[in-house]
Amino acid sequence: MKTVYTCFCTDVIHEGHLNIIENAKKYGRVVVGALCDKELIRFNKFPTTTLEERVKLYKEIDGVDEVIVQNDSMYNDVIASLKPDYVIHGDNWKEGPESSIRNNVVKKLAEYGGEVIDVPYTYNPKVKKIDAQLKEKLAMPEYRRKRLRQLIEMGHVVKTIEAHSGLTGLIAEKTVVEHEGQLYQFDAMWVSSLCDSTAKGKPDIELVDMTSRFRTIDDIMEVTTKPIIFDGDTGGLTEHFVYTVRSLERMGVSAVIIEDKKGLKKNSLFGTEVKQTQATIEEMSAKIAAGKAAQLSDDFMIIARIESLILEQGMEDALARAFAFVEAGADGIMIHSRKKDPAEIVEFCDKFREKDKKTPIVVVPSSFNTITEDELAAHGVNIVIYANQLTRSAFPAMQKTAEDILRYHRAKEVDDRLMSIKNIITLIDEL
Ligand code: SPV
Ligand code: MG
Repeated sequence: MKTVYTCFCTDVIHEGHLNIIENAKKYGRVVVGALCDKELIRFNKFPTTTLEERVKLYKEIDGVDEVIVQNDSMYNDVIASLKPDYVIHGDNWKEGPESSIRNNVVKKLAEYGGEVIDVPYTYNPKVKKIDAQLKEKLAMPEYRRKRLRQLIEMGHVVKTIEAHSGLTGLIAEKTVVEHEGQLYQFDAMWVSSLCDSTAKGKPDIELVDMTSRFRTIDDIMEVTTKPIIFDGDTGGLTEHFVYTVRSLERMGVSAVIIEDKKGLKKNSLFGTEVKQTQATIEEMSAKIAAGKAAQLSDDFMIIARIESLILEQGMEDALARAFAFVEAGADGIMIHSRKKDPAEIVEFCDKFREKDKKTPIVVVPSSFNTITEDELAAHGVNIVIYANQLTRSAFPAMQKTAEDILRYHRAKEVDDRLMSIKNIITLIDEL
C-alpha cells in the first residue's frame, strides 16, 4: 500500500481540503500533517486554534488514516521519517514564495522515486468567505491584542516593522520572502512616532496629537491582522496616559512603549545634540503604575523605554531604571542606543538577564544595525523593531522621481523604476 501525504495549515476544513483528501485516497493510505505553531507563524498565519485541536480536527475527516505533526515547513522532517510515495497539495503552491517549498519537496521525493501531485486549488465564493472569516477573526481586537504576548511566550523573536499607513501596514502584513530554503515574514507592526509624524510632514516632538495617531492605527488595522506595538512617546501627562491606555486596549493594540523623558520630547537619535530631559525613576514609575491600574484586559502590555544610554547617563543608571520600572509594573523593557556598535546593548541585556530571566526586552537596532535577530535573541532579546526603514527607503525614491520629472519635463525617464500601472491598480485586494 502506497502512502500519500498532505500538510494542512488550516484552522477550518473547507471543501478545498476535502477535495485534496478525496484525490489522495485514490493513491493509497492518507497521512495528514498538522504544521506546528512555530512554522505556521514563520510564514503562514497565526493559528486561532491549538495544535492539539488541529490534530483532532484533521483526524475527524473521512478518508484520513493518520495525522502526524510536521515541524519543518520545508517538509524535510516528514519526508525523512515517513518516506511518502506521494505528496499531494493544491496547485497554488506552484507560485509565489511557497514554490520554494514545492521545489524542495520535489527534490527530496526524487531521491527515492516519490512524486508530487498538484490538484487544482478550489477557488469558489464559499472557500473565499471562510478564508475571509478566518482573517477577520485574527483582526478582531480581542484576538489581535493578545497575540504579542502569545508570540513572546512561544519563545519566538518578534520581528516588528514600522507601519504608518494602510499601505505600509499591507507591506508588513503580506511580505513573505524565501531565503536559503526558508520562508520569513514579519510578526508585528510598530506605529513609530517618528514615521507617523514624518508622513504628516511634522517633527517628532509629540506635536501629532493622540486623536490623529489613533487614526493612523485605524487605517492600519482596517487592512491587517498582525499585532501592533504603539510608540507612545513620553505617554504625556499621567492623567492623559490612563485614557490612552484604555483607548489602545479597546482598539486591539497589543502594547504601548513609553520613554522616560519629560518636557519637550525630541527624537532619541539626536542623542545629546539637543536638550532632552529624563524623567526621574519616581515620575516614570508612577506613570507606569497608573497605566497598569487603568488597563482592563490582561493582554495589554505597557513597556518602559529607558533613555539612559541615549542621554549618556551610564549603564548602572539604565539597569537601575529597568529594575525599578519592572517593579512598578512594566510588562517589558525597551533599551535604546544610538551607537553603531551593539556592545552597550548587549552588555545591558546580559546584565539585565542575570537578575531577570523573564521580563521581555525590546530593542530598536537602527544605529547598531550589524547585529542579527538571532544574536540579539542569544542575549535575551524578545522583540526586535525595525523602526523607520520603510520611510527611509520610500522618501529618497519619491524624491528622486520628483527631481527627474522636473529635470526631463516628462515621466518617461523614471518609468523603468516604477511599479507597473497594472500592478498598482491591482495592489489592493477588493472584497
Ligand atoms: C520611533 O520610531 O519613533 C522611535 C524609535 O521612537 S527612534 O526613532 O529610534 O527613537
Ligand atoms: Mg518615537
